[in-house]
Amino acid sequence: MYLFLSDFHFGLGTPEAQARRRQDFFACLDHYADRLEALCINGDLFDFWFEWKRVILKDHFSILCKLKGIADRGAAIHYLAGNHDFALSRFLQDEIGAQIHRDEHVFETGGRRFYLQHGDGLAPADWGYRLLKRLFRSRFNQKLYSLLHPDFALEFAHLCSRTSRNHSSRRWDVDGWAYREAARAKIHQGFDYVIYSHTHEPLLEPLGRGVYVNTGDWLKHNSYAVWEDGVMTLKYWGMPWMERSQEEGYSKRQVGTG
Ligand SMILES: [Mn+2]
Repeated sequence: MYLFLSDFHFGLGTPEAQARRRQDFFACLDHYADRLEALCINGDLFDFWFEWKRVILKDHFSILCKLKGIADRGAAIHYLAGNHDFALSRFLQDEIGAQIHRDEHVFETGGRRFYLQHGDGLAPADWGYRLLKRLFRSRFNQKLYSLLHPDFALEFAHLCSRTSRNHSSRRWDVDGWAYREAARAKIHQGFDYVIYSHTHEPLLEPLGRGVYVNTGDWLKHNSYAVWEDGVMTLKYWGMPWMERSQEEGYSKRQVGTG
């Protein structure tokens, strides 16, 4: 089975809130560990990520160990860059065995074609953000940044992380119009499943002959998608009554509305 999740934003929130989120995440991974073929992290696992040549972020030590454990058990780990954790260098690849995808991830299994992307900058109103993205992702700027002392650099990063958050146009994101249209275009190209994230709004929607899924987030929804026995299901950790499979059709439900 394939597991798709995103937007944990570890590093964001109080230590207690993060510990709870981490517990839920680990419990979810453990639940599927025995039959997990591939873990697809669709961006923003970390609220900020950066690697110096010989330094990594110790705050995320336990999460990195968990991922290593999953890889060691034989599951593939696909890590797609989000708008918060785009500065992926070689660590996850070399030390954990994850496959890094900086833009999109396309694969085929069981005769089905999958298209994955974090989805930041998809909305037309996000032009300001797209500019910022170019700035953040420029090699020169990342090189400059790497010259800073890590403790200072991380303080600075929290500031930028907030800016990036404010610059993603929520108006369009929540509406999801741009995402649905982008997914429709991909399905038109022949994909069976299009998986986006970033909006933090979980969604499963059959579109034509394909299915669009948004993995939602773990700040509010604890949502994720599972592909098993040829069926995609949108799930909510700890809330089994919320789940919807592609066979049940359109699903956009909020926690608390039953
Ligand atoms: Mn995002």
